[in-house]
Amino acid sequence: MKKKIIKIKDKLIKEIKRAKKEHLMRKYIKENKLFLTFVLTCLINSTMIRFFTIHTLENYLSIKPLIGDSAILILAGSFGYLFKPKNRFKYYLGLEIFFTAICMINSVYYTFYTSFASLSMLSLTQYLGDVGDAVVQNVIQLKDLLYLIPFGFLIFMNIKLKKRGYYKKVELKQERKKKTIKALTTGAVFALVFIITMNSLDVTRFAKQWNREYIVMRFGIYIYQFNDAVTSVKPKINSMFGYDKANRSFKEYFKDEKEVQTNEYTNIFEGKNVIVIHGESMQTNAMNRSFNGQEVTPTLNKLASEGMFFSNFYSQVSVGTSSDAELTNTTSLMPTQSGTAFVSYFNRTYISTPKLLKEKGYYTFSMHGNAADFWNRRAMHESLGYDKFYSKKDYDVNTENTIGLGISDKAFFSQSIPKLEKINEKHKNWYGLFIMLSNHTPFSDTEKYGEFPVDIKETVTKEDGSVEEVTYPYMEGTKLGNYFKSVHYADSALGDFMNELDEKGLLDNTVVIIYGDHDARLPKADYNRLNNYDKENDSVLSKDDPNYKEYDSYQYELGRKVPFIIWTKDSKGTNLNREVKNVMGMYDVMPTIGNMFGYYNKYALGHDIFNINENNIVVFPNGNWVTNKMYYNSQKEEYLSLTDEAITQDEIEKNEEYSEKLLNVSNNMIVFDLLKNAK
Ligand code: GP9
Ligand code: MN
Repeated sequence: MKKKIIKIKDKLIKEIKRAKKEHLMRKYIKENKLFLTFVLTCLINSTMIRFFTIHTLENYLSIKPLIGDSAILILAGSFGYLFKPKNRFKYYLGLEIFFTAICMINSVYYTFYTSFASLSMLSLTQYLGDVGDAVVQNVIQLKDLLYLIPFGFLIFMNIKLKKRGYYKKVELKQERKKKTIKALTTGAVFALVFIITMNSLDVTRFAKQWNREYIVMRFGIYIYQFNDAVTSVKPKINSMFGYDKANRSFKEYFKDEKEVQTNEYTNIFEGKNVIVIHGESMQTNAMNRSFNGQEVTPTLNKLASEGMFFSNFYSQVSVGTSSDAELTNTTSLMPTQSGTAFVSYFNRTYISTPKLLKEKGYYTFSMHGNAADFWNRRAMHESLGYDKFYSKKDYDVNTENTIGLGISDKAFFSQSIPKLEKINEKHKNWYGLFIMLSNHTPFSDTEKYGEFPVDIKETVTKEDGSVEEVTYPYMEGTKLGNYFKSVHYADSALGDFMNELDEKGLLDNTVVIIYGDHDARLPKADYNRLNNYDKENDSVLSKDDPNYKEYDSYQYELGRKVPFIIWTKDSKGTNLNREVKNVMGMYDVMPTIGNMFGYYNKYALGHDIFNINENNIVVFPNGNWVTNKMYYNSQKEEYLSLTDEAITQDEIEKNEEYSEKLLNVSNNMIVFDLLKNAK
């Protein structure tokens, strides 16, 4: 009996507590209707824009942007309490207009560009024209107006509250302060939860701001726009101080008028068309490698053996990866020290290969089956001098022809051919960049790459004479193994492209230039397995094993080489058919091919490899450098000797000084737009 009474008592207490809570909740809602309406309506809008633009399950199920957007809205909304109730609505109306405008502008922008709007673009007057067109063309679209419904709800709430005398209430200063602090604390908690649940990919993508879709999907539209504003203003601030000093050191660097040197390749390609292939994540160490007698990259191997193959060629990219490779290849400049040239400094003056060829009457274009705003290419390709950029909207991309990030290389190339045929009909000479996409990390779309086993198959004759096939897993299931499958696919797409170009006669007067844009950032442990596989135990040999081959951090750095090939249909057997073993970097591409096509950029940072030969040095954005003699790690002040020749402290110091100056001048040229007034 007693027990029963206690139970009932407990129940009653619980019930009272619950009712109290409910009462408090109701009271809170009643007293904060304006604030809550503002937060909720803006949250509905930000969710709507995400759902209408990014059609992936990950996006639909994503809770993070809700937390991020809530944090921003609560923090911004909390200051409304500082105002007296009679003035409060004006504050929330102002905010609501601002946040609704962000959604509406992005909605219109997305329809036009399949990407999100950036403040930095506003500095381009041409862009303003584009947006103007976009607004005119899209203004009647119903989906852009949907964002006004939640907005209308705030107005409706205002009328209701007015009728109920909400604005006539007197709130003491102390009370208003208390409410503000309460709301601010709630906002801070949301912000904290948001920050601590960020993973490393989120952090880097957030900092780089190049993949706008990803940021909106993971962070929400308001945080995206806020981050965009900061990234857009930063380069302006960077370039505000130190112009004179930068200009002086730039003039000093280029003061000696370099004599234009000639060599056996001078002008050999004058008047020829150009196909440049940007080989996504293609690494030299995938070449001349076979699994079970099947080559990983038969196309690259064939082109390399028939044309000019630079076997010691390095990518010099920084955080701008693909875009940095494009920059360095076409301008002979290094990536910037902060931000990326493509995103932050797209509106600078560049002396580039497409521009110099245009002076020779070439039509210049670029083709890439991904969204035009990835890496801000839409704006930057114009700055680099491409007459036209064919992007996702010019291709038929569907679920069937998608691999990894987007359109498969095979679909991309085959849809590019008719475009190229039209260009070829219209223009006597042309230069085109084709940016591949499929061979992109994480190389996990293995079922779409086609059959390419990376295991070891052996036939063993047993004692009784019977023959058995044994399979050792080897690289199957590893990231590096999947990478080989992926490269094999990309290589086969390239092969198909070359065949089709040939069939259409498009290779007859054309030079094909292929480069790997950067290494594939594969785990060192996988290379260790590749080199030290113990098939009997399906494991890696121990370090004490006599057959163990060391794969240390230097091997890894040296293994990041990417292919660079110059090929023509008739190069086989000529002076173009050779392997160039001297170290070479992407910044040497423009001077080297410039000499072949007959153009010259006196502000190039690299050299014509056939003039500098074995004296070349490849500087990396982190300050490391490599010569034929050594790889130098500038941070650790350590080196790996690559020949038997003695290395002196003096040459290290000289190279260190050279690298530092080069990196500095390159950065200044971009940040302070020094080429704008240079003659
Ligand atoms: C994006 C593609 C990949 O369109 O070029 O860029 P990455 O991630 O390699 O820099
Ligand atoms: Mn890339």
